[in-house]
Amino acid sequence: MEYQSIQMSREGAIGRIQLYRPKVLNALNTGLISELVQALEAFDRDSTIRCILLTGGNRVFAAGADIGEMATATSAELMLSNQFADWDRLRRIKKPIVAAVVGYALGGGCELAMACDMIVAAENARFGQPEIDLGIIPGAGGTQRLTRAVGKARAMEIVLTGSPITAQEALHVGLVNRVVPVENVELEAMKLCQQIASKAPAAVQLAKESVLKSFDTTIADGLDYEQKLFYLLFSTEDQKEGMNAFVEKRKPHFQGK
Ligand code: CO8
Repeated sequence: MEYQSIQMSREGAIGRIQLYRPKVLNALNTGLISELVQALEAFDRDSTIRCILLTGGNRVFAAGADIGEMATATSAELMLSNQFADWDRLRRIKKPIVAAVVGYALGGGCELAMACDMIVAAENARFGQPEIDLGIIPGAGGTQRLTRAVGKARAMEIVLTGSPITAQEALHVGLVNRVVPVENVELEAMKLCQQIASKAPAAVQLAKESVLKSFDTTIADGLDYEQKLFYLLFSTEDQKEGMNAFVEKRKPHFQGK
């Protein structure tokens, strides 16, 4: 499939997607989001892919939703075009997604990074929700995922002032996993992907599902859910392989079965 606004490639078991609208700092128009979701779903269906890396390249992650596209929209047009349907598909991706963020991750760009499972940030990364300066609020999870990630006080400040935070602050408040020099971001994100890709795929997917479940359930229901997924993994060959390898003092060789 030919894409206009993203680039898709693979390195072994890692699927790589790069946002690619360099002239507008990877502004997320509906075409880009639609292509991104199609690419993610293709990797999700591909049994040889075990982890996905999402990058904006070595200058910027994404400066938000495409303001030009939204500027003259009416409430009815936005509602009836149901543009968040693609964003909803994004959160159904089962394989882990690691975002490699260089430069700005603003508005929808920050929301996209937060919709990923982990974030490796460059020292120059800036995370922010500047929608308030446009007379709107975040619409793709900024008030929800950010608050869960960094707590009410910080989220309120970021959303109400529109001021971005630095990569170091993002690390301090738990929004990102690690901060590395710009030139190492993709390498470090790739290493993280490779580490995950070496694990048993079913365990990885259910681990992701179970962690995400904790965001929208009570602790009691979440614990029940986790137990069911735990039982389920004992029907996989990879569970036998993992435990046999431990007993036999060798490295496990997971086959995704
Ligand atoms: N949309 C459209 N074009 C953009 C965007 C954007 N979000 N950001 C930058 N561009 C364009 C600029 O217009 C400019 O184009 P041109 O060269 O034709 O003038 C080009 O990219 C380069 O940008 P700048 O010259 O402004 O670059 P600077 O380095 O001076 O500044 C900034 C970089 C600070 C990132 C600045 O571009 C900026 O403030 N951008 C807008 C950031 C913003 O407000 N983002 C939030 C958008 S709203 C949003 O994301 C809502 C999400 C809702 C969910 C999604 C629903 C689909």
